[in-house]
Amino acid sequence: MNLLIVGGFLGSGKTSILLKLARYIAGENPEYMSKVVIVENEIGEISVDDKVLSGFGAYSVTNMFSGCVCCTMSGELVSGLNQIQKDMNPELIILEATGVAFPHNIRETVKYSIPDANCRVCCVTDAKRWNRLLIPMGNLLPDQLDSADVILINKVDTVPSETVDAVEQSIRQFNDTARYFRISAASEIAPEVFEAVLGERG
Ligand SMILES: Nc1nc2c(ncn2[C@@H]2O[C@H](COP(=O)(O)OP(=O)(O)O)[C@@H](O)[C@H]2O)c(=O)[nH]1
Ligand SMILES: [Mg+2]
Repeated sequence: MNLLIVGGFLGSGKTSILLKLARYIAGENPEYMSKVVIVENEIGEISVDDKVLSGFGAYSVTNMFSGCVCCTMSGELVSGLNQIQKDMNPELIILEATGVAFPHNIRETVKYSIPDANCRVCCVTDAKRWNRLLIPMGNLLPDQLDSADVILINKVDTVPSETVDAVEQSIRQFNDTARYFRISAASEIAPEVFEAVLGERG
């Protein structure tokens, strides 16, 4: 099982980026597209997200969880993923985590329960709100960056580049091993960003 976990705080741009990633995959490799399953799991956003994503005919959108995906829901998460694998046998499952989930915990849970799973974590951060949210949210934002392979600093169109520099510096305190990209989901996202998010593909 190949799993891409897209995490990051509420409103950071996960769904927007996922839609562009989906379009990228569709444009670049339509055959692969039909083998990609997107799992949306954002509280309260599900119906909106669903409608948009359903526009991609070959994509399967599954709302399989009653609540949020986090360590306390691990049983449901694992059985849901196993069910998808069994029913659809996709080459890739993309999971949009809820804005309060810890992608690192999801990855650990999946790796423990599905040993052959190959997990990748992409964390989306919001350049506009990072500084504003960092303190009030306690450890949530930093902990969401744990073990991310790729960190996208999104919404760079909304702040001056000095602010983006400062945000990146702040974020790097918590994860300095990930690959970083500055993007705006409101405009074009470069192919190399998508390739980095997807990682090696078989
Ligand atoms: N200006 C701007 N707005 C963005 C960008 N990315 C997302 N948004 C907006 O931010 C809001 C939240 O985005 P969404 O993708 O739903 O975030 P999610 O909660 O992480 O899935 C939406 O209104 C988006 O249109 C960006 O790069 N620039
Ligand atoms: Mg979303």
